[in-house]
Amino acid sequence: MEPDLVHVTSPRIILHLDMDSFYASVEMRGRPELRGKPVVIGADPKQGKGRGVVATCSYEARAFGIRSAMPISQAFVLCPHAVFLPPDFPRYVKASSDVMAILKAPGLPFEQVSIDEAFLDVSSLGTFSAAADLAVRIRDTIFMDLGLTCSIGIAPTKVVAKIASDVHKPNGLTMVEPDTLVSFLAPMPVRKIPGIGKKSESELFEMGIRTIRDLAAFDIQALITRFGRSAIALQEIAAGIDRSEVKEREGVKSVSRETTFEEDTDDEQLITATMDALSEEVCRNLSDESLHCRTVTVKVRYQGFVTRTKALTLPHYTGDPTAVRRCARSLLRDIFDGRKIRLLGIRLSSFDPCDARQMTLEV
Ligand code: TTP
Ligand code: CA
Repeated sequence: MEPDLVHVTSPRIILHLDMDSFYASVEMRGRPELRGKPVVIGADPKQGKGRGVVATCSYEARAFGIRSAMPISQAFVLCPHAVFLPPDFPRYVKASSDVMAILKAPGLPFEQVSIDEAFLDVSSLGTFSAAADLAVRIRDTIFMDLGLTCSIGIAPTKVVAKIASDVHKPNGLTMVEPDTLVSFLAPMPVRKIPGIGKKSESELFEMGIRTIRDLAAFDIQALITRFGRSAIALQEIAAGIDRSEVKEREGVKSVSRETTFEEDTDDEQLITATMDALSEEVCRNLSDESLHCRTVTVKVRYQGFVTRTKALTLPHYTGDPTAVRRCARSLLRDIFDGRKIRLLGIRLSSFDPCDARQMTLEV
């Protein structure tokens, strides 16, 4: 029994789909020689001397402790015999739009939230069992047509559907019906709640809050004192209450590229040339997607991981690489203070309403 949690039943049925080891799976399909092997997608490991990070890796590579965003040099130490592959973004974007087309086919409210995940509001199907049938059909179609696996969560709210899709990865289907919602959430670590990162997790730990049950039962005033008004929504989520809707936004929020230098550098010529190359690449992504943007953001990470960003919003939408390059150079001049740079990045956003999908591309 969970006496301290509020029981909420909702007529809504939300489905969340997340592709399994997405970039790695796209690389591995049609290449039987890679099947069953640890495959790592990311920067070149250069025998352990490489810089940059892991984008993702196959589940076989995860068994060695390799994870997304880990330095590629560390991944190489953990599993030197893994197959290391550079990212091929156009392939992932194409695979993503193939997956999303399958999800959109039933004509239900649809919201893409990243390159490999989306929500469907399947409430109109009426029952959880009908929703599960649809989930199985979607999963089978994605596998048969695209050779990729995914994991699906079905629940009365978006947050719980998202948590559920992660529970039985890979190739999992997890259904949380209203009467099991609270007992499903209660024993989970607070970190499972989307948006609770390392920092909030450790702050909650300090207050003695480890599980979602602890969070749901905690004195709300004390939570507000520590986290501000957002604590109210947080505690509601812990109690299974989440009114957020599946928003039918078609569209990309941003397109970005970033790169880590082989060695930290203050060589202005190299820095400018690199920013030009990133601008060009990101404009290519923009044109592949037939998009036009208004906002250009430049990111500089200095030695020691101090990161600065600066954005400029243009008066008109543009897809013109020269305009983007000029804008990026000018932003770079504004934030470059002569210190050695570790990483440079560019992001294009504020798209014309003809957007297609969100992409965050990183190397
Ligand atoms: P995720 O869905 O976080 O991861 P995944 O699909 O690789 O694996 P999982 O089975 O656990 O869902 O991210 C989707 C893709 O986004 C991933 O394949 C590669 C890319 N990505 C990065 O490039 N860098 C990152 O730090 C993360 C987390 C993802
Ligand atoms: Ca995924």
